[in-house]
Amino acid sequence: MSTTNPTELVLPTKGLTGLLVAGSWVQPAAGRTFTVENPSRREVIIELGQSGPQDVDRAVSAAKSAFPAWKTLASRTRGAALTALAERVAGHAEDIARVLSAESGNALRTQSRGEVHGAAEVLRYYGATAAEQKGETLPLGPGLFSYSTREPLGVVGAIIPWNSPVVLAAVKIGMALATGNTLVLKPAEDAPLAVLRIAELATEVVPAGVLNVVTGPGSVTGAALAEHPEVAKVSFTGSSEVGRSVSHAAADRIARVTLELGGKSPSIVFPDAVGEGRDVDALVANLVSALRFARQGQSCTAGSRLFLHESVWDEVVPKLVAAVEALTVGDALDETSDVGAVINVERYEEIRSFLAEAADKGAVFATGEVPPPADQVAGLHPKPVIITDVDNTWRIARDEVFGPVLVVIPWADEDDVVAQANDTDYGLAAFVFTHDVGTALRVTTRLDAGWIQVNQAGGQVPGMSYGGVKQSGIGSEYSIEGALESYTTRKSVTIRVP
Ligand code: TXE
Repeated sequence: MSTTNPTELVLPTKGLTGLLVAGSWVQPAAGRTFTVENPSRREVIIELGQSGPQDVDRAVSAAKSAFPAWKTLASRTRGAALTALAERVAGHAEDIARVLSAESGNALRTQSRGEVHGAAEVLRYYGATAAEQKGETLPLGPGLFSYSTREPLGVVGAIIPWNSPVVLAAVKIGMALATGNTLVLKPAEDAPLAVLRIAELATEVVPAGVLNVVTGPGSVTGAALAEHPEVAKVSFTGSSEVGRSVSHAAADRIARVTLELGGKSPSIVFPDAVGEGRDVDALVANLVSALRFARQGQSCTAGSRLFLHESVWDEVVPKLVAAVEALTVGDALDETSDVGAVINVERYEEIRSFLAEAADKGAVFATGEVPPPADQVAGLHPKPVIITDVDNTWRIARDEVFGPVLVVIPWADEDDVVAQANDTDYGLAAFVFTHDVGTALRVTTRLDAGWIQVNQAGGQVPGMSYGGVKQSGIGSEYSIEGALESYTTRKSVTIRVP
């Protein structure tokens, strides 16, 4: 184990290995390791043990053993444990945020601090709502009575990505534990450390075995978890491609899945959002927020296709370019950085290839450029890019770039822009900017998306169900209703009253 910057980071302690089973860090069986790197500095932060199938099996067994006792606790007692975890996360927020910025490349000031506080909010929410696990009663005629309860499923396997790992870990922990399930959590190999710190804090408040963690590459550790016969449900957030394979593995044993996959979300600006009496600076700030530039555009809800009405093009584009050019791109731990680094060389090169292909096709770069190859840069910091003169059929306008790249497409006719916005396999989020309530109601009804924001571009809020349609996913997260629907099953009991 070696750290390059020990003074800056408070890493998980107590003999960290990356494999948490029944409340203790244990050594993975095969002795293989992997490294976690800081993409801003391109330095190794730490070497962790890689969990293989045998280790996943151990973690699942621990979760299975802990299940009967956890399931039978009063739901409010489970809620109290989540509330206690929330307070510990909030109490260590700065340390967790620094680790998160170092490993994910997300800027500390604009992204990671807010994410850790968001994670504490999510855990508080599930702590407060855990007691809502109510059933139903049904009178069935004279002498016959029926009631149903919400039963947890058993061991949940949760696989999360690296783009906002802390809040996603909180969502999976909150949903699974509030509803009485036990959990084996697999963070992404690129950004596991902040999640491991939260898991370590959880050992102080939840019984051993209720939350276990395995770490390692998706094709090894993630696949072993998704395929494990004792895992009753898999909750996955990540790419559509892996979501499909996780879904197939679960289908083979009729296990349940929740999938939160990619997106190519549209932002549509109507003419009445601009002009006399309108705050165009606020509109532009929302468009920058929609693309999630603070996370280098690496967000499943990123409003990465901007449909701008042609009548407001000349007023909005220069302001948008100026706002994006004013962003400071740099080391994720530097307080002056608005935008940090993309996660790894593979993703950086993928972003480069999208941009190079668009440049070859004649796209106009209103700001930014094709970044230099990864072997020529000290940190993985592609500059934010705005591209105009793009056709909605181009790859850059159709595929999830997952980088700081916004394409702007003019429109003139509402039917046409709605058709273009819906002309994608994805359906996660959408953003509509209009001051006309009729337009807002009409267009939000017509858009295929799980979450539509009008005149704002905020993040998910605990309590509001969030999930995609079409190939963006199955199930909803962030609400207790979503947890009850997808992390419990109904048991009905029918009683003949003598
Ligand atoms: O995701 P992966 P990647 C999209 C985005 C991004 C692309 C690739 O477009 O550019 O996916 O990112 C684990 N069985 N999103 O490659 O591979 C992996 O270890 C089981 C959108 O990083 O899907 C990690 O823990 N698990 C998305 C998690 O899956 C496997 C967020 C996500 O990794 C596995 C991230 C396997 N065979 C990427 N292979 C969103 N919805 O926000 C990998 N994993």
